[in-house]
Amino acid sequence: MKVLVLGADGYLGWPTCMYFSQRGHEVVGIDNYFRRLAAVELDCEPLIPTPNLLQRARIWESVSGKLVHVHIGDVTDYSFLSSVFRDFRPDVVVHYAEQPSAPYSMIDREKAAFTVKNNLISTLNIVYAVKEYAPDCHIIKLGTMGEYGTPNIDIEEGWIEIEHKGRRDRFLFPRQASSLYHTTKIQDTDMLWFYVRTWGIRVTDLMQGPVYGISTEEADLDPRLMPNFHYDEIFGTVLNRFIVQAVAGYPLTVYGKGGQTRGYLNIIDTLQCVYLAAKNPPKEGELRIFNQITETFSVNELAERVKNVGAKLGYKVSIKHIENPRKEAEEHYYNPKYTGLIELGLKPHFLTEDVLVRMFEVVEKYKDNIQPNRFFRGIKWK
Ligand code: USQ
Repeated sequence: MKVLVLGADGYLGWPTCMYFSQRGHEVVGIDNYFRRLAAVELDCEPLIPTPNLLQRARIWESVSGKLVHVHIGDVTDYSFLSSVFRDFRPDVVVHYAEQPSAPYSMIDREKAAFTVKNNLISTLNIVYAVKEYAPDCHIIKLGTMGEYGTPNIDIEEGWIEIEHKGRRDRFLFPRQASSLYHTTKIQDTDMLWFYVRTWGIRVTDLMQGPVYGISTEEADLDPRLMPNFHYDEIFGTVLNRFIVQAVAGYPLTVYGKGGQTRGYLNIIDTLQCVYLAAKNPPKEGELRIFNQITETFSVNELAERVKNVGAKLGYKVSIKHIENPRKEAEEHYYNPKYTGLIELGLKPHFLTEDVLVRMFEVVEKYKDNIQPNRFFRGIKWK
């Protein structure tokens, strides 16, 4: 397959480039370094310094003998994006080129506006580039479980049949996000659904939960190929943050009551899911939606697991409930369906003690880089 990865420098983007490349596919990656630059601007760089994308591609070539072609540019710039599509004519485009942080989108009006513009225009440009230069190209869009919010009914996989006054129809499952970032993902889904109906493009929308992990088969070949591992409040996801907090002897920052329940998955499974989606494209004119999670936990359960494993490894881990900076339900019903990717062949890697031990071991190696002031700055929703 000819695979175009947008957001190729990101936590998921770079591992995705290597994953496809390792399996013999032709990969082109694009990134505008938004997250790298924002991390410098906001003083929240990742735990492990990562070479830039051009350097990573060179290291990957020397380690694997395989090429990943990279371009530094902005997906919201249509002339740039369309020139890449025109030259490469991909079979699959993996769209990660979005501002991915809920707290970032809530900092101020400028960052909210940037999130809206970046996320929606990037999606729009991809749709146009596909129509113009690669009409059979399969768009794999990274959505989020956060689009559904935490409704008091079971969450279906993307779609719901509704009977109303004796008539039935099938609709996108109701969406109600709890940050502006998550809201732009809802808008992306709506936009893609419109173009699927109107232009007959083929799209897979992956409703992913928070990802954790630091090891992938390819990244383990050379430490310079590791994913960007953020532990700060803005770009770090909760479990990755808890491990770093535990190693640093900083109390685990459980927001509010800690009953917030989400679907989680290991970064290795993100790679599997995207690969399975690419190998099994939807029909022309189909918007296929999968819930991309492998198990659900409350924040309290995650904190307890980190505390127990940390204690076995000799760390003194404490848990602190702090006032929740976000506006979200802290105790709620949560029962999402997530069987579609399993049916496609996903073999989940669950959050076992071994997985947590391995994360502790890697973070321990980089312990001297931890800057505790990055753990909490209190970006408030209100
Ligand atoms: N939380 C804590 N303490 C922390 C950090 C987070 O209690 O120190 C809580 C949050 O309040 C939330 C839950 O843990 O209830 C998950 O937070 P998160 O920061 O790990 O994840 P979130 O902001 O929801 O966003 C992440 C990714 C985003 C992706 C989303 C999937 O950054 O790109 O879309 O996970 S989901 O959460 O399913 O919407």
